[in-house]
Amino acid sequence: MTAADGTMRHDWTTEEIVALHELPLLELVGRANAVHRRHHDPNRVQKASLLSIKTGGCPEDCAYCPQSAHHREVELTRDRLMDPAGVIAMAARAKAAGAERFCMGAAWRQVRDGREFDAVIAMVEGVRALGMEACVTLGMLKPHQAERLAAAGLTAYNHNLDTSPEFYGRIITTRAYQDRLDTLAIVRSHGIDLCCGGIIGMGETVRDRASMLRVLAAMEPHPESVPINALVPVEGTPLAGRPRIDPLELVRMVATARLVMPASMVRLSAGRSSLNREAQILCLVAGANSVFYGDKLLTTPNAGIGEDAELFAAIGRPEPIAEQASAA
Ligand code: SAM
Ligand code: DTB
Ligand code: SF4
Repeated sequence: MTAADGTMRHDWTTEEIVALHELPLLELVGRANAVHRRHHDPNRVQKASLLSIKTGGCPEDCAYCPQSAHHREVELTRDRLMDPAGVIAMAARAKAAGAERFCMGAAWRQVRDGREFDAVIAMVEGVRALGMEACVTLGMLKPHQAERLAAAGLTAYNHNLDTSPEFYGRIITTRAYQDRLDTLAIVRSHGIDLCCGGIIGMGETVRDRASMLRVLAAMEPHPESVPINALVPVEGTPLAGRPRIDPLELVRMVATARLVMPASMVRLSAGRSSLNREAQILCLVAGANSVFYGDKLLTTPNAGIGEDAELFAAIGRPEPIAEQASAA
């Protein structure tokens, strides 16, 4: 079976996914848009806001990451874990600016029980009490910790595969691909949604990109949320010299992700600041239905609020359309 018609499949082969990715661009975007419209409201783009609740000094050696303690040349101010009240106040501000989801990231290898994890639990409860979706990314996780996060009302846990199993060892040596898969299984088994995707532009091949999508699409159910990041090359990291990817590669990756995971939220994540408005809109047509909103990602600049206002003004808001429909 090779059809990418929007039916749910978990048995995609890497070859099939490469073939989709290499379709003529207009055919690929057209097919992805058709699948997108079958499963989602094409006018709705979810705004998620990101906050680094604990910055830098991470013991892992992820080659792309400015927060790794291995990359001593990076200019970054380390920060201890923020206090819950400050985080919840920022979530409230993000909500007032239009964000529906609040994502909190900590530069940890893994969660450790104790005062700091208690504080994260309080943050999750506080964000949920605002009526927002709450997502955290805290590194590896044990079952009893996932249980506490679920009880606090956590919507989703972000833990990325980052790349293909074949390319992974070139990017990270301090933990294995299997460690990631184990954490993802623990999150799932506690009823927390999975937010799991990766990065393009690190020197991987199209086959690596397809191979990562194959691993994601093999999950049953598919991850509810799939962030697609374009590498933000940061001075002082081993990948600092990598050129920014051609925006059309991001369009192809988004479209292919949409075709193999029809119902998932596909999030146009890091790297958006190097895309012009039209390239971003092409990604939204190709099946992306969420963006990170706000001036900053975790440690690097995001597309600015001003530029995003222009983007959202250009695509129009879904609310007036719904009002018109109900008034008719
Ligand atoms: N320490 C936790 C972990 O790795 O699971 C959470 C934080 S980590 C910064 C979250 C994700 O951000 C990474 O998995 C990676 O996909 C993405 N990321 C980090 N640095 C990036 C960069 N320079 N460009 C693009 N994506 C990046
Ligand atoms: C994800 O896939 N992308 C976000 C979120 N999950 C946590 C993080 C992007 C980080 C980009 C580099 C930085 O700002 O430090
Ligand atoms: Fe640490 Fe996460 Fe950065 Fe890797 S990606 S160095 S685990 S903060």
